[in-house]
Order: sequence, then structure tokens, then C-alpha cells
Amino acid sequence: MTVFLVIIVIALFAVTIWQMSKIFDLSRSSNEVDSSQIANDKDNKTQAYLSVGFAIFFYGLMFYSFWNLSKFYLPEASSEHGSEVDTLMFITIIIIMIVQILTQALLYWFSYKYRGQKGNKALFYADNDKLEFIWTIIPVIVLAGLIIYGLFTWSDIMNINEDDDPMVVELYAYQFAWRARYSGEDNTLGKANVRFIEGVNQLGVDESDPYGNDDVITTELHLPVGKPVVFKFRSQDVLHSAYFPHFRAQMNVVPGMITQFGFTPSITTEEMRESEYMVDKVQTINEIRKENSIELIAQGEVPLDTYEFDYFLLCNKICGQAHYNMQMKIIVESQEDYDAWMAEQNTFATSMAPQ
Ligand SMILES: [Cu+2]
Repeated sequence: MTVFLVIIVIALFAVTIWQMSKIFDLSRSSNEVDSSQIANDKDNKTQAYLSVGFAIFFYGLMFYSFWNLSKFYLPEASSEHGSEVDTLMFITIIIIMIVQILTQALLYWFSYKYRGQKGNKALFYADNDKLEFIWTIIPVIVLAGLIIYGLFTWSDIMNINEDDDPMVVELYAYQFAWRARYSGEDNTLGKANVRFIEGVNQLGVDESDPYGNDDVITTELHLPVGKPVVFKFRSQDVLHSAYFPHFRAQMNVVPGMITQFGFTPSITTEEMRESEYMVDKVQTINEIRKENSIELIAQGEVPLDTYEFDYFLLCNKICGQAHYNMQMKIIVESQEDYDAWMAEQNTFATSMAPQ
């Protein structure tokens, strides 16, 4: 890689020297100049066509990518607020698309239409108040609209309605994994501090705080469908970021402070697995895995497992060596399944009791 870079740098340096020598040639007195070096009408026309060709190629590529890669979009949001985020995103993209297609089309059209031609002279045009007013006021209105709409959506999502009685869950991040701490019957988390971390007390829960006794610490995040949850994020070491792509949620996890984000999961893991989108996707992944397994078996290695969809909580801050693998499985299920799972878990008090 380094060798490749060095070669590129040397090549670019050589091109620079060559171009500079051409400029020095051109800047000599006019009767010495080789006129083949000066662009004539034919050259200008070629350049103009090339530039329009470039624009068409680039836009073709863009639309092709949108169409052909759309299968990599995330599926329908699995949380109640998710569709609001998607709508905001969609409207923003539409506006950006309209503006960029208009301005780029004008840019390339003008560079074609007003290409250099012998005898053509540029028009001196100082200013036009009306034009300036138009191209200032339109962006102002559109941007203000977008920002206000975005702010309303934001406060809608971020304001947690306490009347809904959301379930309180702590998400604890450390290099390089997650733990979930459920607040138990009392729906109140016991106090915690990194100073209390010792032995099995991995999360540093304060043993003297009675609220902590019924807390339940798990390595998987189970959530009952349709039940509002508020996550309290805590980090043991460095900045992490809790990223729930399917639920359209993300929040920084900052050492020394508690951040929060609440949402209501709306599609169970099982329902998502059965959706048309996911059936297709999983089938494609498993076909690829099957093909790769043939090669692996031929080399005497273990074949790949069949893939099954699961929601995941990921870390979205590059927090160290194993950041890429910092994830926790999320299972959205019915209230009954959730209760059954919860009944099998140990509370903090039992896990701390002497064996
Ligand atoms: Cu991380």
C-alpha cells in the first residue's frame, strides 16, 4: 500500500512539473508560442460535450444506484416513532434532490451553452436585486420549514411521556460489550458507580441502595412489544454510542453521565422474520453462505451457520480494537414471553448473595 502511494505521489509530481513547464512556455513572448497549445473553438466544443457527458453519466450512475441498491435500505421501522424519522429523512432527501438536479443541470447547461467561441465576449452584468432576493428568500423559507419540522419531530421523540409509565432499563456499555439492567418490580434502578465494581458486581451497583435489590442484569435485551421503554445509558470507560438501526434510535453513551432515549417497539422479532423483506434478505444471505461453505468444506474447514434475523443493539462510536463486535441481541416479544423470560433471571440481590 505504501509503495502504491509513493508511486502515485511521484507520478503526480511528474505531471505537475510537466504542466508547469507548459505554462512557462505559454508565458513567453507571443511569437515564440506554439499555437497548437491554445484552445480553439473545436477544443472548446469537445470539452463542452465531455462536460455534459460527464453530467449525464454521473446522474445515470446515481439513479441506477438508488434503484439497484434500494434492497439495502433498512426495513420498515420497528418502533412507534420510527416512521416520523423516516418521513423527515424522505422529505429532506426529496428537497435536496430537486435543488441539486436543478442547480447541476443549469451549471452543466451553461458551461455547454457559453463555451469559449472566437469573437464571443462575456456580458458585463453587475447585479440584480430581484434575482438576489429570490435566491435568498427561497432557501430561507425552505430551510426554516425543514428546521422547524425537524425540531417538532425531535421534541416529539425525545420527550418521554411519564403518563405511559415507561419501563426503565439501563444499558451499560464497556469495552467491548453491553449489559442491560432491568429496574425490577419497583421500576426504579438502584444507584450505581464505577467505584463499586468488584467481583461479580460488574456494573458497580450500590449494594446499600434497596432499589437495586430487584434489579436484573442480563446479556440480552428482551422487550415486550407495544410497551414504552426508557433507556438510561451508562459507560464504564470511553465514549460509546447505542445504535438501534431497526428502531431508528441512537444515543451517545458518555462516561460520567447518564443519557437517555425512549421508544416503543412495535414489531416483534418473529413478525420481522416473517416479513417479505426479511424472508428475501435472509434467503439471499443463506445462498451466499452456502456457496462460501462449499469452498470452506473443500479446504477442510467448518461450514458457515445458516443465518437467522435478529435485532441488534450496536456500538456506533469507534471505541477501540473490538468496537466492530460490540453488540447485544434484542428480542421483541409478547408480554407473556417477556414475563416468562424475566421469571428465569436472577435479581442483583440473589447474584450477590454468598454461595
Ligand atoms: Cu463502543
